[in-house]
Amino acid sequence: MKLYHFPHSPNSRRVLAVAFHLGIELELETIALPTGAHMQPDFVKLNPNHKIPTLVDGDFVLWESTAIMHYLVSKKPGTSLWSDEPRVQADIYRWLYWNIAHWSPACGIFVYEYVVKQFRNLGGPDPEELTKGEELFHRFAQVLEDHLKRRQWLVGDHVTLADYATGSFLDMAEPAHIPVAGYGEINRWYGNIMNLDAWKKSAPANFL
Ligand SMILES: N[C@@H](CCC(=O)N[C@@H](CS)C(=O)NCC(=O)O)C(=O)O
Repeated sequence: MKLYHFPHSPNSRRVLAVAFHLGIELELETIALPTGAHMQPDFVKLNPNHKIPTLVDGDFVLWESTAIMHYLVSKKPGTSLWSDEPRVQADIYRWLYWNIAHWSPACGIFVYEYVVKQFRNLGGPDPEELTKGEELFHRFAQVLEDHLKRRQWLVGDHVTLADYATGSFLDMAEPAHIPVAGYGEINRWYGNIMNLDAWKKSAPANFL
């Protein structure tokens, strides 16, 4: 299976970490976002959204990081990243959808304003966007912070897809100025993720 990715992309990294966790070897091809490689016609044919990550498995092309994580899990039945228990599945889905709907978009505002715009020479951060980002971020960070009290992981007592998906944006906290510093439980939990071998192996070779 081949994964088109960009090492600094949080959406890519969650997929890569899950592949390492599951012991699935992926052929990696870097799509250099700063040079616009994601806009090349051959890549857009694979993913009309021109976004990474994108997975190719034979004649099957799959985009959306959460769908790709599920596809990888389907290759390793019985993995502890997922569950056969309907309520545990629902709980993992809850955090995966929450991440897509609320958490990643809130973090994404900071990544776009402080990192992507710099890559693309689009000028400095827009204060209105930052205000919107702060509002959204703090609203949802408090939900995560409260949930994590007395918990090591989002669901149950071990790491699941929910942690890899939700944690991945925090890798960008420093360069993107994501205002997570005051959230002790979130930082403790992200420390657990950072200690995982799969997370370490998925790290980009250089810092931004
Ligand atoms: N919902 C998508 C988001 C993917 C995404 O936004 N990827 C970014 C990099 S982190 C990208 O490729 N941006 C290029 C663009 O939007 O043109 C997923 O989870 O895979």
